[in-house]
Amino acid sequence: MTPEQILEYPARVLSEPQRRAYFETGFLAAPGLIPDAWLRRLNELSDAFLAESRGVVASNEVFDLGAEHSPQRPHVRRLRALVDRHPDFWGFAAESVLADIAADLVGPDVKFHSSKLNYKWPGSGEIVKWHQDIPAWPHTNYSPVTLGVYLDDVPGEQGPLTCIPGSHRGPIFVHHDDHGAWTGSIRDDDIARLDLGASVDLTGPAGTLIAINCRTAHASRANATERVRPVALFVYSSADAFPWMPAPTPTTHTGEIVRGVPAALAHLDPTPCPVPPDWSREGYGSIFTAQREED
Ligand SMILES: O=C(O)CCC(=O)C(=O)O
Repeated sequence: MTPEQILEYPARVLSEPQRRAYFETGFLAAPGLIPDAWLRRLNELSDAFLAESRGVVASNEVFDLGAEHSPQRPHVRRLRALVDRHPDFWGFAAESVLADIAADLVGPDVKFHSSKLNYKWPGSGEIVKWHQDIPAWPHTNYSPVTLGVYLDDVPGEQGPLTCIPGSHRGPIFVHHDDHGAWTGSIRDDDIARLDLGASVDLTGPAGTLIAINCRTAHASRANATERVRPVALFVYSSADAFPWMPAPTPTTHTGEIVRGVPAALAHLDPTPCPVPPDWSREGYGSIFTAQREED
């Protein structure tokens, strides 16, 4: 669906100005939409998985671990395929207000794509470089949106997601190096074409909902505080958007319709998109491993 078609449907959760701001800028940050009970539950589950990670020594299908990870000082960069980690994560993705927010941004027929919980640890110096999401998981149109929930307060010094307004209407950049290897980040010469000075930090109190369109150029700085920054991320699309390459991080629920009905017609946007590696053959680590050239 196009933004114009989506906006013809009445809003369920977001205000009309919030929806219009998303389509205009390519992103949104909105506190106060996620019920406290869900926020508490997400935090309980996050704490339980961090405790479990103390007994894990190497990255596996559940945990993407930083090099400094130890039982004393867990360093989980990402909890993978979140909706497969606990039924309540899937309940949140499919049955909570989150799927209604997705409907406000992709239209009444909503397809689930993928999910993860990213942490950013104090003192780790970890940054996420400028990138767009869609080159890693191209679809037939550009409705896909990542909805995130900050599990704790995220001020500017805690490595918030930061986005470039209007970049979702600009070029879709290659995320490969000169030798064709996947880097998960925009090349320096293309970054020079972006208005980095206009970037906006998506900050907010615990429970803030963030939305980032799949074409929006975004990044995050190092966490300069003493507290970890957990953000749970869930990707949805219009039901009429179909992936045309294997998903890098599939879940058992990938492709499920969480609101409305499946599409009878695919919507094909003519804007070209670079072709990613075939993740079903090459495997995918995470954005952290790709951007740091780990295996
Ligand atoms: O966790 C972050 O700071 C950034 C995450 C992100 O942009 C991604 O996973 O695509």
